[in-house]
Amino acid sequence: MAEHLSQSELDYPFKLLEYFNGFRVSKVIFSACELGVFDLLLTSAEPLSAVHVARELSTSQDGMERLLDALVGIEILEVEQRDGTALYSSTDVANLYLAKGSAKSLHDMIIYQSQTIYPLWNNMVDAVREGKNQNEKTFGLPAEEVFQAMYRSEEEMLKFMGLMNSSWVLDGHDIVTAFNLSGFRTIVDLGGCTGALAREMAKAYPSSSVVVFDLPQVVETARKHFAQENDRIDFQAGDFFSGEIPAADLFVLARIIHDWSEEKCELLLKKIHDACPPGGGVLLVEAMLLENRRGPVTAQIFSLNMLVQTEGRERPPSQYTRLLQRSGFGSVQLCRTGKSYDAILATR
Ligand code: SAM
Ligand code: ASE
Repeated sequence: MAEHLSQSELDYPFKLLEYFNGFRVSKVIFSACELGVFDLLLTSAEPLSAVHVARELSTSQDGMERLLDALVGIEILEVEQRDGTALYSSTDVANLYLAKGSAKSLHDMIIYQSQTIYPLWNNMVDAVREGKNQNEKTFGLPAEEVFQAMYRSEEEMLKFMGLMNSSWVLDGHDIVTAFNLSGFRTIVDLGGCTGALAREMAKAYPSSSVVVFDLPQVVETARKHFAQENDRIDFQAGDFFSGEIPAADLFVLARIIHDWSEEKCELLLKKIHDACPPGGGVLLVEAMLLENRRGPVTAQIFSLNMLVQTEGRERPPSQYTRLLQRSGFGSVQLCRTGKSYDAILATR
């Protein structure tokens, strides 16, 4: 039965033990991020001792020393020994992705994972038993109102928008160039949130106009906290289920389909099809499962995340194709980027 396992894995289950530790490794990075360790080390001209870091960040010396040592252990920080004192410094990766200020910062993604996703995953057993999200048990909010739970306070909305914003740091360019979209003159990013992906679109297709459509509170917060100088994108407020959607040649749905039930997805895609001119299209952006659902692990884990937090799931290509064809779209093209998110283009 277990003939595919090597004798050494049976004698000592290395991989299993490493997986068990996974959540603690995550929390080591998350905690350092929340405490400001990476920001301090970035701005410091020289390597710092644990005593120095502890003093600057108002923590215990002992706790900070253990945390810094663990960060060295997982190769996020570096250490050197000088006159019997350990001096810690950042790696290039930590400076680029973990410090707050950098252009490629994933800080906001980490904060959301640590403060919102982590508590939700604590109820994974119940989510699997019940087959539904855990917003009620975790936060006391109704399971049916997914975004009411996500936006339960202004602070939570800002954190969620920070998460959404930071994902496109890594995948944005690959997504907007997965297909040549230069033929689409007007582009609307439905549920476009902070406008991060829309800005990538506007950069890649400078002669197209790009509009971000989202709920009124989200548009207001995007304008207030995520606007950029010389923004080439516009915002429009509305509700893509209960209201009108703007006219466009290309409708972008990035991480929208995976939030909702089959029925709601079909309603939304039909509505888009009705608004879509001949030759127009819809671009879906999702972490696509393999057809047999045997990977990628990222998409399998994301699908569990959709279970604890939304009413949706991650899907394999055939399910997107079927949804699109049922909604009236003709040709469907698929592009796997090799990163977390993939693109599907369907035209009318
Ligand atoms: N497209 C963005 C991205 O991938 O970064 C954000 C994706 S986020 C998971 C879903 C977005 O849909 C949120 O910005 C949310 O506010 C928006 N949304 C949810 N329900 C909506 C509705 N009924 N009408 C318009 N936007 C909605
Ligand atoms: C959604 C995307 C996300 C709704 C809730 C979400 C993500 C986290 N929570 O549409 C981003 C991708 N998934 C993970 C696990 O980070």
